[in-house]
Amino acid sequence: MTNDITVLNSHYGIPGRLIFKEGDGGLVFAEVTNEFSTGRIYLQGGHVTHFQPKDQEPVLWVSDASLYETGKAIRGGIPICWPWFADHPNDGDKPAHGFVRTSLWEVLGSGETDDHETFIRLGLSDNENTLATWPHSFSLELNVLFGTCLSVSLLISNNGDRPFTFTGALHSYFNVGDSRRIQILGLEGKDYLDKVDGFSRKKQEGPVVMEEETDRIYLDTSAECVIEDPVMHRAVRINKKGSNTTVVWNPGAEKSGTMNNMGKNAYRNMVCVETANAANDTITLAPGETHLIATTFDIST
Ligand code: TA6
Repeated sequence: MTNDITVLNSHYGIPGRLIFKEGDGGLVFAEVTNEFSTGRIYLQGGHVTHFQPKDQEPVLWVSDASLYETGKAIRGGIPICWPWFADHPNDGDKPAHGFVRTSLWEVLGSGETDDHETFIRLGLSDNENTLATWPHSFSLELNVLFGTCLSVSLLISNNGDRPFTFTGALHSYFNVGDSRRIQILGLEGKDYLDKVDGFSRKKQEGPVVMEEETDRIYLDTSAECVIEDPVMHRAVRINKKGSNTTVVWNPGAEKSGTMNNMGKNAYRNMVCVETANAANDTITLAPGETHLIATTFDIST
């Protein structure tokens, strides 16, 4: 595995299309530019932080106060939470949302489709560090396609000789004009666990709107969600596969102000609508089995 941008550019760079650069904190990222959009993905975490279709505002939100440091998660974009979502089920000392969002991923490939979209493939497998935290042999393959839409897919494989069970999420942060004026469609009538009310189970009536801190795990949800944004005059359509849970999160004013890598008023310009396997949607893979979780973001005006 290399983190050397000269080596990465000679093996996987695509002149004028995909260039590896070193950013703040020495973190390496690939910058993508094509006729449809621009994008960025960090090797730490396999973390997409930018996707902007031509003539649009960025689709993803990243905090201006985010840290860019080895071993620290970036605040925004699409952190990959795995092999557990949120807190570890029985060990509070283990990192929230698992360890892959702060692990260094390897570039496996890059290229252009026949339609001139740009893709990059990253991988992560068990190693000494991961085995110390989670004693299973696995591999992850992340495929990200930058075109008019952004497509992200994560293939999870059990390479060991016994089953393992996991939860996780493509924890996407969206850039919105005003979180207090958006509506999220697609979750109407669904049951959810309300984390800000002791995980009590409730039913969603109508579209989701946010007036205060919102942290909900929507159960049995596999259909499209749409963020309707009257301020940006656009809708973000979120489709997914391999996920039966949708998490909606906005920290609200008070919490936003106490999170040092978020920003006091950040909650007004972001919302997380996450493609997840969480709560009753845990996944068990027998040796040799795989699970694919994927999402696509598309803008309509
Ligand atoms: O997905 C929602 C959530 O689990 C929230 O409970 C919230 O705290 C958030 O993720 C961010 O977690 P983080 O570990 O990145 O601070």
